[in-house]
Amino acid sequence: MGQSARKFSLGMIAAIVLAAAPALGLAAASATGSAPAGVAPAADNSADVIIGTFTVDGNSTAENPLGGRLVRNIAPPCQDCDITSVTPDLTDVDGNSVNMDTGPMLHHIVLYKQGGTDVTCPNAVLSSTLGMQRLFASGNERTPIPAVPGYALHVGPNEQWAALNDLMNYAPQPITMQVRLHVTWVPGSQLKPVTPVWLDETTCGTSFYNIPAGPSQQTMTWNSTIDGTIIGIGGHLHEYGIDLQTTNVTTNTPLCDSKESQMQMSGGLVMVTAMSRCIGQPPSYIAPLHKGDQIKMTANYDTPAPQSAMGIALIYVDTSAVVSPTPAPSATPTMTPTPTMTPTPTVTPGPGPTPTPVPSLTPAPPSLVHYDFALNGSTSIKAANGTAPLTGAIKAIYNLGTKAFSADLTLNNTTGQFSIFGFLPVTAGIGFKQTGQTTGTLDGGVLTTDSKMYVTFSSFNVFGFFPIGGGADCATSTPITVQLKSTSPFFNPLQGGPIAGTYTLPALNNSCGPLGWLISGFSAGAGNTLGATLTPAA
Ligand SMILES: [Cu+2]
Repeated sequence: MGQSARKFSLGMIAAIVLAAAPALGLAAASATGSAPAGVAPAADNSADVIIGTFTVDGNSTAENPLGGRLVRNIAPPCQDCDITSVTPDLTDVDGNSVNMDTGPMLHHIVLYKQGGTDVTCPNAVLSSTLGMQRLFASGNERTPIPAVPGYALHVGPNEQWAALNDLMNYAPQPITMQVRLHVTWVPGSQLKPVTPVWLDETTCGTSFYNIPAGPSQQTMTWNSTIDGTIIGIGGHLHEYGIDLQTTNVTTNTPLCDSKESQMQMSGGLVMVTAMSRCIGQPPSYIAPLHKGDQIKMTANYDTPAPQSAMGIALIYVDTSAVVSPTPAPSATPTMTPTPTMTPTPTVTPGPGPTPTPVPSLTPAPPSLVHYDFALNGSTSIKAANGTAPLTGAIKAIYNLGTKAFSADLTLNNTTGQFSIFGFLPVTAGIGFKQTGQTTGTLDGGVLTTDSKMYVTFSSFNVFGFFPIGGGADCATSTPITVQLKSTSPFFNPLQGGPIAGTYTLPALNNSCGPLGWLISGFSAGAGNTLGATLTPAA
């Protein structure tokens, strides 16, 4: 645990919970640290959960196509217990911290509870389909979940974890590394449990999005589905991030401004060294949260060149502390001991005389792959005798085991040129509103996709300028179903390729203007075609 590596490790990612010195426990369990004089300085148990070994090729600095290597069936260091702090690290096989100064980068690790229900994405592929709840995440800044007196992440009996590990290597030679989570806990369920709420600029997507050069801002809003009290908030951004702001729009309350610190490395690399976090103080902590509250998250970047970005806030909520409009008295802070670094058994891969099960640490083969494509093509509408160009993007998460994927499809607004009565040229402003995720399979080199969306028509202009209908609410009366299939002999997701299909356009709704019925008559019908080329996104 070299000093230089420790310096880099301070303060990274995710979030929250206690107020202990953040540097505590960065390294192995034998690190020393002094707990504040508590009322009853009982020592927490502690152990390193070791994930991997991973060997990463030299010069592996790209995020795609793997969003990370998924390791399943990880045994938590304890069962039916309260986890009081988690400190992530990236190490060599001897447990020494390693970082970008020698090549290795912990791009991110996401820790899941298998069989849990995710608060913000209960039905997304990353949670429900695979039955997982996001508990914790870290980037290279390695921000610990500090101990917050009285609070814990509870581990149920027989609970198992999974971890998605995205590791990079800027050195020319391959490097073998491990992800280590230094965990402290107390047995049983003596502390109040926190519920993790994961806010992501891509909502339930793959977390990656692209940003242009210069200042940029991405926002998302989550309508809270839970009541409680926000205990702590941490943020995650990539390099050239400025800050990640969360606000309760409903109550007009700023919740957290998580600021990024970064440092310039040799060779022009920039490394995120810290994300500040917000930890509430008793009795009211950060703020109350109520069902229906609009929580807005804004990720600010200023980058010299276009790059891929993330904006994630991990919010820990005490759902038992529901605050009515008047501030309710909350319990006096129980002085739970902050993690003292007693030399409790470190759980290492080898068998040890520890009462807890040795984590099963064999990395499973990666089972989740992220594929991002740009889409370019066109659609022709038979009844209206015309075409419209199409551009968009598909962000897919593919399960190598089931060969199925789910994806976020974005189709940009476009303009179509049609003719009605066989001669009258009509220009239509066309948009697409997805009604859910695109699903499909990639099996034996054949890609099939299934999407449902409303088609909207902002305008219909004869001769390009004379308006005859359309409008903000003008759309198909029911969603269209578009099924596409790859048309090349073998669709390779790393290279992309052509896809095509047909669809039926239903009648328009009643919000398309006085001539809507007429336009509807010239657009509705079967036999419309869609063809496009998928290109892997940079
Ligand atoms: Cu990231």
